[in-house]
Amino acid sequence: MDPLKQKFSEKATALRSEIKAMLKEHGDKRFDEVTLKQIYGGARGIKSMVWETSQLDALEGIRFRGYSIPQLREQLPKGPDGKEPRPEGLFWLMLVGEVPTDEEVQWVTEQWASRSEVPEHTFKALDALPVDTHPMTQFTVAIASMQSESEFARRYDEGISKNDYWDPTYEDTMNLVARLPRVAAYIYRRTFHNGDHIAPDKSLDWSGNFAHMLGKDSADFQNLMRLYLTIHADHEGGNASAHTTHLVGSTLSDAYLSLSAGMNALAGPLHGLANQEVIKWIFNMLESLGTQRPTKEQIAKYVEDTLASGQVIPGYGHAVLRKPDPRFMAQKRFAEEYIKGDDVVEVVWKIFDVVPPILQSLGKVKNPWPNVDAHSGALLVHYGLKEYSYYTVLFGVSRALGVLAALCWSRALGFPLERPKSVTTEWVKAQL
Ligand code: CMX
Repeated sequence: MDPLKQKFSEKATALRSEIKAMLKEHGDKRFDEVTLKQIYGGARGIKSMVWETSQLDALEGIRFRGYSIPQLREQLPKGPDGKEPRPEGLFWLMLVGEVPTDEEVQWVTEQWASRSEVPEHTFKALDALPVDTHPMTQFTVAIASMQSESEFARRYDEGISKNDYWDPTYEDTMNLVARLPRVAAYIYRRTFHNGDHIAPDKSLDWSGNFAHMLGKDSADFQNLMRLYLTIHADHEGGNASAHTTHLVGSTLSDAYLSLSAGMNALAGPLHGLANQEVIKWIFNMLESLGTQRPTKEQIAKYVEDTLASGQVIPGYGHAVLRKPDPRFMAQKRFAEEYIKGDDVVEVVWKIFDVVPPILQSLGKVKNPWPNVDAHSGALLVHYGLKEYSYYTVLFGVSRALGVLAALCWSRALGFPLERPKSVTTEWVKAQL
């Protein structure tokens, strides 16, 4: 058995019996109460799911297996120039709860390179779509099309034991993650570069090869991809893309079907599509103001106009966070180090000064601070990746790492079909 799979199997077996014992002894202990506001308010804050790979604190932000983003940047094995963390290491950490060594991360890189062959019919399925199909739609079609290769589906069909579900889920996860950069780069090149595709370079790490296939070979862009694909990977289980993957997976749909469903949730403008909306909003603002360097007063007026027209300010607010998102701050740190003085980045930082007090003054926005999506577009634009309808695909390639590691855990821990209770307003009224 491969070393990661072996480690995962040991850890999962131990935790599964621990949970069984805990449930036997404390199964009826109460952890939450549900208010009417939560029933009508998108189930905010209700504790009803287990997600081992990461946990979100409203003030501190995300921790992956207890490690904050700055700690990950310090402790995870890095790319060849030793600057930014390799997402392969984060995947290892999320799956088995240990920071991997350089050798272990190199092993993941090589495994993924060896599993990265994309079936020919996936390229054909993509080529059958109109070229202006939104890149996120292409992405979910491509992921679903690879389901024909699911180990889980094949073994379920053969009559696999419940106790072994985790094994083909792990195999599907490794194969799927390995293939995503190739699929995502294919979508980019077919949509924006006349189908002029770039062959993979398997000597590079997962992010470096992805950057290469996008057509961006600079060391700095490779570093941006390493950071980007690390920080977008997971945000505990309740966010829409994670929760959707989890819910669909709970029906024993395999990793391909579960991830493609999760990616459809990521494609919504209140979730992952916000990264395209942010840069679109900034470009529209610059065009309407007729300058690349707007003043804070000009930005404030544009923000007020956006709000007055009944739209949200993209990249601001969050369902859980109540402070600036550490993923925003990590990208700001990257920009300060690599591309200080860039015009669009300067605009993003001015918006960071201007928007929070305006949102706060509305009196209803619970979090006036920027989220992850407020910064990412400006970095990509700097390196020439200006086609913003593509941005959510980059988010999706990263998000796959967290939601699929979590899917492996859900199958290993024997989690059941998810089925919360719904009620009608008539029922609610009868209780009041
Ligand atoms: N601009 C304007 N109004 C906002 C706002 C923003 N950025 N954020 C929240 N509000 C409004 C809400 O629309 C809501 O208004 P109504 O009561 O009139 O419907 C009110 O403030 C209360 O909302 P909330 O409890 O603070 O926020 P929610 O938990 O309901 O929603 C989120 C969270 C992210 C959907 C919301 O802040 C938003 O729409 N932000 C802009 C889109 C965005 O950046 N999404 C990306 C999030 C990160 C990600 O998933 O990638």
